Amino acid sequence: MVEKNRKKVCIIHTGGTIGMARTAKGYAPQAGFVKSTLSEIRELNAAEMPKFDLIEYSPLLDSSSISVKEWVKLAKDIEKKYNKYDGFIILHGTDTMAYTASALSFMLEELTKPVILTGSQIPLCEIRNDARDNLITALLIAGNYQIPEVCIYFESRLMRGNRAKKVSTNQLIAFDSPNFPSLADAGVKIVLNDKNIRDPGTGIQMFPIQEHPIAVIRLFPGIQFQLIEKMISSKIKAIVIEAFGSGNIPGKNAAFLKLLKKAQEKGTLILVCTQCLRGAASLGEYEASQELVKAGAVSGLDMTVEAAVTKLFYLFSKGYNMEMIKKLMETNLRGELTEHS
Ligand code: ASN
Repeated sequence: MVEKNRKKVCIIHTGGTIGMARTAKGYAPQAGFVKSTLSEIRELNAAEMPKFDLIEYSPLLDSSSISVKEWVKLAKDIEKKYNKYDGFIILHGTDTMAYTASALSFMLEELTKPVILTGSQIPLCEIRNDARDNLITALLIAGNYQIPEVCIYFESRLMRGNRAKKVSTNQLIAFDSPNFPSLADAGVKIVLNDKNIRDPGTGIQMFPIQEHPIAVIRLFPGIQFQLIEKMISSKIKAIVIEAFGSGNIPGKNAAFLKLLKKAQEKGTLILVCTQCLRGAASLGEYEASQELVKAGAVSGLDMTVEAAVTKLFYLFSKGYNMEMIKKLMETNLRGELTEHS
C-alpha cells in the first residue's frame, strides 16, 4: 500500500564534487559512481523516502564548465518529464550552482513542483561527507512538500535559488541567502516557512534562454575606467555595475563619467547592484549615485549578481524592447528581488 503511494522524484546528475572520486589528477567526476553509491545507501529504500530515478548527464562536469547550453538542457528535460514526477533534484557542483538555480527560476515559468539543486563540499566517496545528508534531505523535501520553486538545499537550509550565493570554499555551510529568509529549515524536524514560499504557477512552460553580450564591472578604488570604456560599443547590450554600498560610484571621475555617457549614447542598459552581501542598491540615496541616475541607470535593488545576469539573459531572449527590460529588471518576477515600497 505504502509502495503504491510513494512519491516519485527525478534526480538529474550533472557533475560536481558530490559524485567525484579520487583520481591521480585530484577529484574528478566519474560516470556511474553516484548510481553505485546510492544503491548502497540503505536509508534511500525506507518507506518514507520517495522512489527515484537517476539520470546521469554525459559528460559529467565540474560546475565551472556549466553554462547556458546545460541550463537549456536541464530545463528541457524537466519539462519533458514534468508529469511523471512529484519533484526534481539536480546534483550540481557548488561553484556555479547559484547561477544555474537563478537561470532555471526564470526559464521554468509557472512552476508547480519543487526543483531542488544540491551538491556537496566533500564527495560521497569520503567517509566524512556532507553529500549523503544533503541528498537524503533534498530528496525527502522534493518528494513530500509542495514547494513550487527552484531552490538550493545545502546544510540544513532550503533557499530560494535566485536568492542564494556561494559564500564559502571550505565550510560545509557553503551557501547563504543574504537578502531572503529560508524556505525551509531542516533541524530536528523539517520546518516549512510557508509565508516565504511562492504560490504555485498555472502549469509548467519552459522558455529557453540564450546568452547575450553583457558585462559585469566590479568597481574598486583605483580602477582604470579608460580600459573598460573601450569595451562599450553598440554590440554590448548591458553592463552590470557592482557599485559601492547602496549604489555609489566615484562620481567625479572624468573617465567613469565618459564611460557612462558612452553607454547611454550606445543604448547600453546600465544596471547597478551592490558589492555588499546584504542590502540593496538604492540610486539617489547619496549624491555619490546621482551620475548614475542622470545616465538613466536601473537599480538591481537587492538582487544577487547571479540573479541579475541570468535575468538579463532571460529578458533579452524574450525580445522585449529596452524600456520594457528596464522596467522588468526592477520588477519582482520570481521572488528574486524586493521591490521599492
Ligand atoms: N568545483 C566543484 C564544482 O563546482 C565544487 C563543488 O562542487 N563543491 O563542480
